[in-house]
Formats: sequence, structure tokens, C-alpha cells
Amino acid sequence: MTAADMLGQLGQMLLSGRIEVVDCSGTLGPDTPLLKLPPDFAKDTPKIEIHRISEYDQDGPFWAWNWLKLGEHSGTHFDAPHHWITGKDYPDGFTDTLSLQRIAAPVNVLDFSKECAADPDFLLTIDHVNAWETEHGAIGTGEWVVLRSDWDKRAHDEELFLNANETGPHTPGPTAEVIDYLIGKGVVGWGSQCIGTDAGQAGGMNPPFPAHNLLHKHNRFGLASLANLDRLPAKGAILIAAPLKIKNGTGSPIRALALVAR
Ligand code: 23J
Ligand code: MN
Repeated sequence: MTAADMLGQLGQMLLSGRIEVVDCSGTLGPDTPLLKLPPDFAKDTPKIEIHRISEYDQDGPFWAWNWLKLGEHSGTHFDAPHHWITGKDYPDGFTDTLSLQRIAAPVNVLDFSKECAADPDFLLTIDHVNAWETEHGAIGTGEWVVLRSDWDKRAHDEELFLNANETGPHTPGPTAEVIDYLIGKGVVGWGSQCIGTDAGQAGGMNPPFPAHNLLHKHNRFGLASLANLDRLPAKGAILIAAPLKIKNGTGSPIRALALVAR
């Protein structure tokens, strides 16, 4: 069968619903949880604002439209390599220059939601990934890898989502060793259902924020605040994570789409 035949079949399967488009994004709005940096860093990303321009009124009798105040790293979003100092020199490391061919790829969904429920500081190790690969199959070159923590079920409440106390945020994430291992496998990127790609306590790791540091150093991508990973199979879905084409952008909110066979 030719690629054109297969694409035609894909079209028919989308129309019939045999391939479902699963929404892996959360809602963007004033209540969307946002990262809070330690107070030694003065600037945080601003709260999202949605301002009405008009809604069939004297400012626009026949039309409704809004304008937004929105940080690049807000809600379900994409981290481009230029976001981190280790990835600053890639010409194709910005939202407007990265390769779109890379961002639509098979996705490996590592379900450690039970472990994350039992321990909010759960860290994914190489042993966890190796056990997952033995059960579900090898992670391949160019693929996405996402940690299913079911943290999206907390996203309605910023305090619950950030899960911070006097010792900082307590949310699951990867060890540096896992990120190195996945980079070695050639993955396109790593995704989390928490506020960022790194664990809450990742500032104290070596290197600090290993997902950010290592992924972007190797021109790989990050995805944060992913939703509905509980609706994806361990293997077999296609994830499309397309950032807005922001000029020199370091990241962007995304509408993350997963194509899933039903
Ligand atoms: C800025 C500084 C530190 C971090 C982040 C942003 C993120 O997690 C992000 O949204 O990329 S850790
Ligand atoms: Mn980010």
C-alpha cells in the first residue's frame, strides 16, 4: 500500500471515529495553574488574562473577539530548546524555526500514576523505564515519551497542582539518568502532566532541572501540563504537539492532540 493510500484510509478512519482525536490539553484561562519560582527570582510568568474586545455590542455589533495576556510557558505547553541556556545556540531551537516533522510522532505513555498517587515526589528511574519496555516494547528513535501521573486531575486547584510547602513543590518527574537514557534512544522529547517537565524538587538535582538542562542541550523538546493521558494506550497512539509560530519563541501553549485507535 502506498503512503497516499494509507493517508486516505486515515482520513476515512478519522471521519468514522475509528481513530479518535483525544484532547491532551487543559483549559487556558485566569485559573490555569502557573509555575511559581523561588522568591530569589523576581519575575514569574503573569496570570493569564482574557479581555473582551467586543461581543455583539457598541464595540462590535456583529462580532465577538478577545485579546489575551499569556506567557509562553502557560498551561499545557511546549518547551523549545532555546528555553534553557544549554540549548541556546540551536538555530532550529525556537518555536518559529523548529522542525514540524519532528513534533508529530508515536507516543510512549509510561503509566506510573499509582506510584505518583502514593508518593508525590516519585522519581522515574532507568529501572522503571526498562521494566516498562520489557512489558510494552522498546522506546524508538524520534518518539515522544510521557509520564502518566494523572496530575491533570488536580489542575482545577492550583494549590493541589503545585503541591508546595515550606520545602518547595512536591510533584513527580524524571531522574537525570532517565533523561540521558531517553536522549540516547533518540526520543524527540519528554512530557509531564505536572507544571513543568522536571520534578518539583529538581532544583536540587545534578544537574539542576535535568529534564530542562539535558533535553534542550540535545535539541529535544519538553511538554508540560499534559491532560487525559489516562485515555491513551501505552503504545500505538500518535501525539501532535504543535507550538504557535511565535517569533524567536522559547515555548508556547499547545493544543496537544493524540490520535488513538478505537
Ligand atoms: C522557567 C524557569 C524554570 C523552570 C521553568 C521555567 C519551567 O518549568 C517551564 O515552564 O519551562 S523549571
Ligand atoms: Mn515551559
